[in-house]
Amino acid sequence: MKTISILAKGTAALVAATALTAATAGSAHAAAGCRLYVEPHQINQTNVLVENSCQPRSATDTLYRTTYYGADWPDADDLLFSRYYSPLPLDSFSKYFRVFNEDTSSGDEIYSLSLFVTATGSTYTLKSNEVDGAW
Ligand SMILES: [Ca+2]
Ligand SMILES: [Ca+2]
Repeated sequence: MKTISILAKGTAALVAATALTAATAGSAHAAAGCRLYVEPHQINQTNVLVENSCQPRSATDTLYRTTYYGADWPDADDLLFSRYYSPLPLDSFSKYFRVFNEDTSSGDEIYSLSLFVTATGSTYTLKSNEVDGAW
């Protein structure tokens, strides 16, 4: 029965991969927004890999600044740091994991605000999802 179990796992992985591909293909026409990922760094154990991937309102809009926050309630959210002038609507970097420890006695809730500049010079901000972790 081990073979069947392996086959079942392989099929499940294939179904998941197909679903992911379909979701990615569909996102080309998705509404404007940002998706934030914070993952463990595989080589440098004291760092995390951060990727904030945005779909601007228009392809000609440029990402000027991405600011990272720790969500708090009922007090105001913590401003952690900002990064500037990404050439793509994507902010991807490695960072010391403790900078995301915005709640020292409990879990941490990280999100980003990305400021875009349009071709005419106006600006708008896109908020990401919230990533929960224990940094
Ligand atoms: Ca918090
Ligand atoms: Ca914490």
